[in-house]
Amino acid sequence: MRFLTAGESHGPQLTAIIEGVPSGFSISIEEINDILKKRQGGYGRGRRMEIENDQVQIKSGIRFGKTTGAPITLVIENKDYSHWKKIMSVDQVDDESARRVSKPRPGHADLNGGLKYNHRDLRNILERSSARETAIRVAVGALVKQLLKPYGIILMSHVVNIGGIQSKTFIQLSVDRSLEQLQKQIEQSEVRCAEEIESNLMIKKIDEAKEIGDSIGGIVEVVALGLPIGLGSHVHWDLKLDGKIAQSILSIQAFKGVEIGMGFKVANLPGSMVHDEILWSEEKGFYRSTNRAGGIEGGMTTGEPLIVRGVMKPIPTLYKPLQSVDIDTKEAFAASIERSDACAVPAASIVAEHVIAWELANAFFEKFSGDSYEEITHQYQIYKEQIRKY
Ligand code: EPS
Repeated sequence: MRFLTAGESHGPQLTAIIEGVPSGFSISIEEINDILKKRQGGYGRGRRMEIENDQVQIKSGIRFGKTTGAPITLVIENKDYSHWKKIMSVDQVDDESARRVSKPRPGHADLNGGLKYNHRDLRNILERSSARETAIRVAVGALVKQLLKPYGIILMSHVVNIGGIQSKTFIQLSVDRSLEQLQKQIEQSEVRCAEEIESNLMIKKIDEAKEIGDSIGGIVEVVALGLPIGLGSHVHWDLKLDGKIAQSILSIQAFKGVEIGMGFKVANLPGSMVHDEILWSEEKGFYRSTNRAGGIEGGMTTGEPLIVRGVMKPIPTLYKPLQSVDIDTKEAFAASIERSDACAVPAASIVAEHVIAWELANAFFEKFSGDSYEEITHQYQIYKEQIRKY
């Protein structure tokens, strides 16, 4: 499968075309819209989210609730566009300087993009580099996540750090609570953190940052359960699933790092405390005593839960200005005040979950290839049997 997205933050709409989705899979638009709503939420979002009410429209590739095998077109309208029609006009207008941006914001794509594409109006860069684009990527992920459901594959995401307030990771949390409890606790928290005390401390941190015109970042964790052994491959660099996952996480606006399993902690420990011993039982087949690897070894899934964390930098649009240089006058200025989110880490956890859903769905359909639900399911069952008998 492959997909493209198009659209500017204040343009008329965001669009995606997904190609290669097999036929016969049930798709619920309500489910996609529920997820889009979650992405819009989270404590620390700015006023733009009061304007938008993201709803996906499906324009092709699905008929009577099922995929047909044809390309699927998704559209999300930008409600804010009604205020930006002239500024974002496709046709020439009398005054092209309305809301022109000549002051690049540190931490954004503005300056590098302006220099590279030779634009004198940095709006041409910021409109596309905006994290608004994640809305349509989440819609794509939310759709393909539904293709994995018949095979018992589910994903979840939560926040494990905001502004240095650290909460427990999935492995620590799942010691004393069921998946259902955990999911409920995450959904109840305004910052998508399963622990109440830490949730409140994170909210306090966001308030403090907001009060002084600053912003804060954090760490999100994504977990995928029910993956068969052997998605991805060791045979070539661009087939390794961990590599693809890392790329998808770092492609999210403002993400600066990614960890799988124990991640950077492995630098501090000997091999005996890092690797997962192999066990076998009649009932389970091959399995591991621990899951320090986070569900991937040799670029392939191990059958244990996939555990990925990504770190997001504080949003660089600040009410507290940072120094920059005007591209016209070359004079130093303190960056102008812009509408912004103080913290978008809770929303980013939803984005991370759905960019990973895309990679997993893609890896799944590479392994179990076919044009229809029936063909793919048949292959999946044969493979499961092969693994059971191994
Ligand atoms: C963003 C700036 C803000 C955010 C936006 C991402 O938008 P605006 O400039 O219109 O106030 O709200 O996020 C979204 C619109 C969204 O849907 O997540 C940026 O510069 O990246």
